[in-house]
Amino acid sequence: MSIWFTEELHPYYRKGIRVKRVLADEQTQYQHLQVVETEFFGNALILDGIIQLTERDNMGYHEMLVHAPMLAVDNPKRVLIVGGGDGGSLQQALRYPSVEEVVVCELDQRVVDLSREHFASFGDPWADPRAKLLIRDAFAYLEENPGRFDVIVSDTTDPIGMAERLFSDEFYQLMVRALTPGGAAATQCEQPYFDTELIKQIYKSAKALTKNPAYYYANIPTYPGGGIGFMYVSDTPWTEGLKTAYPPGVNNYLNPEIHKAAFALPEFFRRELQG
Ligand code: SPD
Repeated sequence: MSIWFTEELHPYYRKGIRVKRVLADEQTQYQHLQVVETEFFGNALILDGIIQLTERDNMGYHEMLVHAPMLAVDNPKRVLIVGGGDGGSLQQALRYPSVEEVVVCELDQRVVDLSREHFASFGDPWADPRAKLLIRDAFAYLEENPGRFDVIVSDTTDPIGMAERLFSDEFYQLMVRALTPGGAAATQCEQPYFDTELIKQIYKSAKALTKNPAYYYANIPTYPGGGIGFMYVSDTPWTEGLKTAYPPGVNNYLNPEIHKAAFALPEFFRRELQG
């Protein structure tokens, strides 16, 4: 018998992956958390019915989200990850020898615990002494830490329910305020076809706050539309990142050609964003 997990994010679009078995299924204090073993994509983390990551294709998401801002900053030392309790972004940020501290501000301890148990491919980045987990609200933490971080990565769920605030103008203001001069941030920034208006609004906020924001995109087959975009937010142009050597370790998605191509926008979307 086949079991299909179907995600219906919009009333006019749904996608499915075939599941072998359910490894965890619980209601945490904040959300419905599931981990399933799939036929093709390895283990998958699902929150409130939405796929967050799979073992097979998460590298496109985590490498692009983390390295675009990291590479644009000269010897980043302090990094903040908003959300990211699964550890995928943390693993990438810790690859930089210059990094002294990565603070992960995650609301749900169960995401951390179950990801540690079921996503061994992240290599238990929490065991690294530079990793610091804070189970708390990122808004308040950003408010308390102006000018502290060289890089900030917003690794969130979709803008539904409790995560909606992390896509607001107020969040972007706090995030930019928490950067050091010359710092850079990148945020999970949804899908050009399905979320055009939201992305336009975020780009407008980012443009009011920094000199060189830019939208970029990665292919992730298990996300709606087959991919997801990110907002790069900095005074430093993203092209600076093209000049920097990659950190030690293996990339599975990012290479110099992908880095450059990711910032090229399809014409309909470029027009929407840049007028
Ligand atoms: N539409 C799903 C987007 C999920 C983005 N968050 C992924 C978290 C992985 N660390």
